[in-house]
Amino acid sequence: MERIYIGMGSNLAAPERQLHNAVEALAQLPGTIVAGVSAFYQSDSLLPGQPRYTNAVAALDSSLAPLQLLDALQGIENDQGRERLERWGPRTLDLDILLFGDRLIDEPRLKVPHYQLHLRAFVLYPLAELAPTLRLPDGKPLSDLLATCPFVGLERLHPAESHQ
Ligand code: A4P
Ligand code: MG
Repeated sequence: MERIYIGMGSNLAAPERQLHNAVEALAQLPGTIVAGVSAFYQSDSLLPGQPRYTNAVAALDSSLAPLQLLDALQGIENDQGRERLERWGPRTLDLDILLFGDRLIDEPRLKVPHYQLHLRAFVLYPLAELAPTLRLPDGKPLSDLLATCPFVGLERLHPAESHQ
């Protein structure tokens, strides 16, 4: 079993419901346990002119291999109506592998750690909720990344709102 962190995002078709459904689908994956889910956070899209996003991070303990997990995540995205029309386009559900144990993965289909992990408040702050003392595979503490990525434009949803 390895500890894996998944970034979840949605900005179409009832985003909070999409994230709840995604957590249920993750819990059904073979050899996989959902060890934790952060609060939900809202923020503006990185690209203008799109609806606001809801984001969260899930911690998994899984015995799936990285590419098996990627296939499974893309299956869940497709099951929840994901259409890939343009890069960074609006989406019902995006599931990104942020970290996979201590692994560095550089394959055509999969780069881990996620290439924009260090730039995205909507990923770093929910991740820190689940794992405040986490270190990245290069040994850097997560707290160093938070220090250079301010909590700006991020709205933490009240748990009663996000986990009804
Ligand atoms: N891929 C490579 N590495 C990974 C990884 N670590 N995890 C490949 C998952 N997939 C990975 O992804 C394209 C390909 O990346 C996959 O086929 C996989 O083989 P995709 O999900 O089909 O396309 P995408 O999501 O449009 O592209 P990308 O670059 O993943 O977009 P991002 O980075 O996810 O950005 N604003 C806010 N506030 N919140 C958001 O969540 N998200 C985006 C999309 C833009 N703006 C946002 C948010
Ligand atoms: Mg993606």
